[in-house]
Amino acid sequence: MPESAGVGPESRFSLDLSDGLALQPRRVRAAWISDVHLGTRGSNAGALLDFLRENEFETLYIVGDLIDVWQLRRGIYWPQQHNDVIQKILRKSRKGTRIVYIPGNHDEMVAGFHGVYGNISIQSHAIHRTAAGQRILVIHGHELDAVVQNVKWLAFAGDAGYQFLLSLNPLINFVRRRFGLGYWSLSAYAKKRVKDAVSFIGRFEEEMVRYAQTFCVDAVLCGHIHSVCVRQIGRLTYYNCGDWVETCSALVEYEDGKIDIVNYGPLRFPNQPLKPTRSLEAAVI
Ligand SMILES: [Mn+2]
Repeated sequence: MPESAGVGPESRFSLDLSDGLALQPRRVRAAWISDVHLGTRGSNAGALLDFLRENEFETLYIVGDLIDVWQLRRGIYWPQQHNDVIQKILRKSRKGTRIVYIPGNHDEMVAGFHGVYGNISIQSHAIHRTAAGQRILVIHGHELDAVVQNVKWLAFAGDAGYQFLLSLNPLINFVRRRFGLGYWSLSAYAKKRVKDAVSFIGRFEEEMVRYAQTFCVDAVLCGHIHSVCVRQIGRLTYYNCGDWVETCSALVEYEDGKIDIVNYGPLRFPNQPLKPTRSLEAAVI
């Protein structure tokens, strides 16, 4: 059955698998998702459910902020789809997917439960080795909030102002659709417009790489700043698996060790401001 995503489900391309065309899910070696922010209206749980249905993982890394407890403290918002995400993840673990849950700052209380629970492991960070032999430090990223000074922007990103901007998105895009224009993300635009935010992202990426160097790894993979990215910074590759609030993006590793960005969001539209799904040669070193 087609699901009803919170934000403009009719604006997304999706495969209808309900008419007997049982497509095999794509099998990938590993996948990374972060910043789903379940419990907020901005969470695109429907898009994430598509991703979870269309892919099978040997290992699924949940790189923090799966549930937004900060927001839930202000008021409970928990539609069925948010349950479906949890159930889908638990079902995958029962069927053999190894789940590695690395708590972030919005779900920091989960960090009180570090340990192994069947196929699910809760830990502060992980070292992943790709099929190509690349060693990747996997970490949420809030560990650097104290180092990267521009915490004002971060507070904003996790706070009411950001939620407000996100809430305007469906309205703006309704009007744009009426005029035959593609999807446009107000909050992504605002983030990109603010010079501080841009320099913040750059500094965050560089500090993250510096932090990772102490782990003797080839790469670092994080979330936290809602800015999907793969780029080489000096000797290390910097990966950010994005979020499921705006970009609806994840990273996947194929059997050959190659790592790709995948997009499941409305930004798949033609005039998308972000880079489309593509192969990333930099990932294989
Ligand atoms: Mn975070």
